[in-house]
Amino acid sequence: MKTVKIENLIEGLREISDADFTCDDVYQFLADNPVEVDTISKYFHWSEKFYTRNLIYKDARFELMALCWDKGQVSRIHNHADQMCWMTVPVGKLRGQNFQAVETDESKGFCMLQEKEQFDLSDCLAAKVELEEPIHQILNLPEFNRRAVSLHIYSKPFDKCLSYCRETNKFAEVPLFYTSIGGKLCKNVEL
Ligand code: CSS
Ligand code: FE2
Repeated sequence: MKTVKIENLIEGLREISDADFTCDDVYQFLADNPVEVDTISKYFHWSEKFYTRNLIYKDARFELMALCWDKGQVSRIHNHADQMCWMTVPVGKLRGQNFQAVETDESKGFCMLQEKEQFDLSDCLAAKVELEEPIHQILNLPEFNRRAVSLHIYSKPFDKCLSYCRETNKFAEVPLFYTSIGGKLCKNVEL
């Protein structure tokens, strides 16, 4: 498998015109350009508490980050604030679980979810979060038995999203934080 350095991946993304910066074209670009893990390892940070969000590059159009998932760590059930999203998994393996909102009452913060399809990602396979079905959860299942790293591209960048609770059928906006920026831990972050 021919791999590319992260600098070249970023350069390639920057060169895509606004008109071509679409779900399909960026997906194809990511699928065609698996990243060389050595060139992203300086962004890796691990926490026992939660998966970490490590910003590699950001401009007005997109942000690129490496998320580090210790064994058994899972994301919240969430959406992507109506933004386009792509991900690949260069290290380990992750399970994706999509959900559909079957009943929503925004005024009460109520949303009942139904499980939809699952997908597994590994070996730099690329995936896109479909805007029509944007609610999902990412899981590094204990049975995968290893750490995982995923690369995420969001366009436009977003720093809050909706988070859903299956026990209470409630949803709410939550802020998103970076663990590190450019490889350096952010202030106030305790791993
Ligand atoms: N969207 C989550 C990761 S799971 S796709 C996040 O940005 O933290
Ligand atoms: Fe997500």
